[in-house]
Amino acid sequence: MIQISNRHKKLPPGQRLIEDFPVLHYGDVPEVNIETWDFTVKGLVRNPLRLSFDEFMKLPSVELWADFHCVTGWTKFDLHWKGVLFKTIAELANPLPDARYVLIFAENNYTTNLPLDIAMDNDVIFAYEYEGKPLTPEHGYPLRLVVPKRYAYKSAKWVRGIEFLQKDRPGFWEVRGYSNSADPWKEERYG
Ligand SMILES: Nc1nc2c(c(=O)[nH]1)N[C@H]1C(S)=C(S)[C@@H](COP(=O)(O)O)O[C@H]1N2
Ligand SMILES: [Mo]
Repeated sequence: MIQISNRHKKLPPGQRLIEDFPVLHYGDVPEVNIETWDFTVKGLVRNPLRLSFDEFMKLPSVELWADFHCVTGWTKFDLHWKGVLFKTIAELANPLPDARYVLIFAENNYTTNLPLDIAMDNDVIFAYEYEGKPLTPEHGYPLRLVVPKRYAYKSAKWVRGIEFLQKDRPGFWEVRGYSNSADPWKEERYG
């Protein structure tokens, strides 16, 4: 098992430390049927994918420890996740040379976007466990993205797939005034 640590235990500018794990999202917690659930990889790839949850769980997994920063001002230190590196899925899908951005899509039309080189970092994972247990519905069951180096609106819950793109396509909060780059250390809160 590969273990990845990205726990700085430092507060980015303007953040306050909290101990509990708040639940924050737009809309309702989706009901998920794990039998029909799938994970789709499309767009500028040589090998588009459609994985069942069983198939997803068979991919090589990693454990990640990382801090979590919400743009509204709270930070939680040292969350422990288990899942699959974004990079592992990208390698299976084999992006075309033109692919420079990705759009992550989730239930209820939630989306978020990242430059491909950021998504390929060794700490970006699709997580299915938190603190040794399957994700709870409100924290993203069955699968969520975790992007430790960005404000948490990039860490989409209830993810269903990835689209590889040539041009950047801003996601749900990014088109609603939040920063496209979302680096907490540079306090990039608003676009
Ligand atoms: N699908 C979806 N994912 C989402 C959101 C959302 O509204 N919908 N909100 C984001 C925001 S702003 C934050 S702070 C984190 C919160 O994750 P948590 O509820 O597990 O603490 O989820 C992110 N992922
Ligand atoms: Mo957030």
